[in-house]
Amino acid sequence: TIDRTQREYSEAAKKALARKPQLFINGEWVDSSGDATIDVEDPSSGKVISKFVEATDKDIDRAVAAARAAFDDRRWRDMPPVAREKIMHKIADLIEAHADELAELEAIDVGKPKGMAAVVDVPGAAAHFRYMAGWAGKAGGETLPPYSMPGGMMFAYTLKEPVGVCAQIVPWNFPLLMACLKIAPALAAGCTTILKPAEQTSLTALRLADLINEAGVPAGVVNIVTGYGHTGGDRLVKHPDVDKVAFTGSTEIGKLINRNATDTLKHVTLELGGKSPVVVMPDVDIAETAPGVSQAIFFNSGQVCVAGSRLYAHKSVFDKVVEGMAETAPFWAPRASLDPEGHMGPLVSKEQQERVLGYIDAGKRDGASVLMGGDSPSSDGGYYVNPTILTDVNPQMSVVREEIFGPVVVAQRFEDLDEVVKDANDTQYGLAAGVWTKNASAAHQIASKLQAGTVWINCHAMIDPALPFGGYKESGVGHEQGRLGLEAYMETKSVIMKL
Ligand code: TXE
Repeated sequence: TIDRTQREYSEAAKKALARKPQLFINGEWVDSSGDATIDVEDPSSGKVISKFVEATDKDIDRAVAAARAAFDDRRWRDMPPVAREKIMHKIADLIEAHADELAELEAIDVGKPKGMAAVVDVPGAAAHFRYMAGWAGKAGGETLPPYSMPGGMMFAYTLKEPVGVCAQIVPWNFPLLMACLKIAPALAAGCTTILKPAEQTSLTALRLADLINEAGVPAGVVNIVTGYGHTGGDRLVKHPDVDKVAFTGSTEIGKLINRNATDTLKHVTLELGGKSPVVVMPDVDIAETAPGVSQAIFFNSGQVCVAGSRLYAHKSVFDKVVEGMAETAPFWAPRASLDPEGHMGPLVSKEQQERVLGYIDAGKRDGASVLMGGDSPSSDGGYYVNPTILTDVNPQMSVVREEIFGPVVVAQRFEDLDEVVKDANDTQYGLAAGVWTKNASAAHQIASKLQAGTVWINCHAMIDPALPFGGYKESGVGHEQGRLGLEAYMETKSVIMKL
């Protein structure tokens, strides 16, 4: 049996946990106008370990006013791109310099293994700043010959301009990475922003505010406010002085935000949920594929928007693939987030734990068989769920249709390619998909037929700042990352002069 007692926190982490609950507005740490706070829980133990501000409407208005003033006086957008680029690299340098502390805070707050945060979340966060820093001076417009006018009569060109004040709302599964993925393109484009981290996980966003300040970002350009979605988040989305909303979270809230942003016709980008299919072809090497498709679902306890949660294995390899996955159970056995031997931690909250166990129970009631896991291991109050494989499922079951957002995969057999493509696409979502095969033609054929914003071949969840990331169908609107991700923070202006 595994001892799931949480380890002792480092001095740096204790200091971060002991900080006074404040908001980062206009380049300063300020008190809230109210006195409500939200508790921070360590999901490995269920213990309350700190608290942060629940922003009031007045706090939100103050943050928006700071971002508005910083945008309108052009203190950031008119800075030479070389200077903005340098500051953005400095933020990345500071993230790297504080890598150990940030990885620990993320582990304590989200429940993910510290070792995982150290190799995925923290370097990824820095990489977004470095990649976008390079765009700071490179996204220009074009000169264009008018089409319906005689040559030499008009001189016309386009300008790329920052969209304005952004409200950026992020979830709890990758708090630091998501914050950086949002803030970096906004800064590269010349925008100003108000970021609201999730109410479950605000520790690293608050630490990031310190680093952004230290790097020399001018006051008011980045503001970080903590609080709930239905209060602070909602006020940001509806605020008349906000020009763009960038949201990552559930499809349900994404739809609500889209509606709420409509009154003021804000630009909106949405990165929402998924129920990503993973297709395993008959020719695969089981020894490589079984751990790969296990990682696709169990990484970050399955709390990943692109988690490979629907496995479709060809009937000739199905048994071997699921047996191979079951053999990875000891590797994924949940442990406290600061246990150096851990590869999977608890879920983020009691609410998520109950939600995931509720789905497993519904699957069992509907007739699914539990091949592995299906329950919670013993612990000292943490929110653990064992890695779970469900078989004997059918497309009507909620475990097959809905995003569980936990370490639960539904495994199904298929016989022919057309059938599996049809089943894989039979979902409201379209975020990502995976194909495992040695047959390159088949891989590209399937990739072209899957309705998903990203398709991985012989790998999963490989996300890179240079590659556009966005959802088909109800998985999102617009793109993040890459040039498209930058342009989501820009307006295009046509300038036409009669000669
Ligand atoms: O998400 P919410 P929750 C899915 C996943 C999970 C489920 C519920 O299936 O089980 O969503 O998670 C803010 N106006 N994903 O409830 O509510 C909120 O404060 C403005 C998938 O935590 O979408 C938080 O900062 N903001 C997803 C953020 O939205 C609002 C990652 C996300 O919270 C708001 C997370 C409002 N009215 C959950 N209501 C992914 N795509 O990776 C909430 N928020």
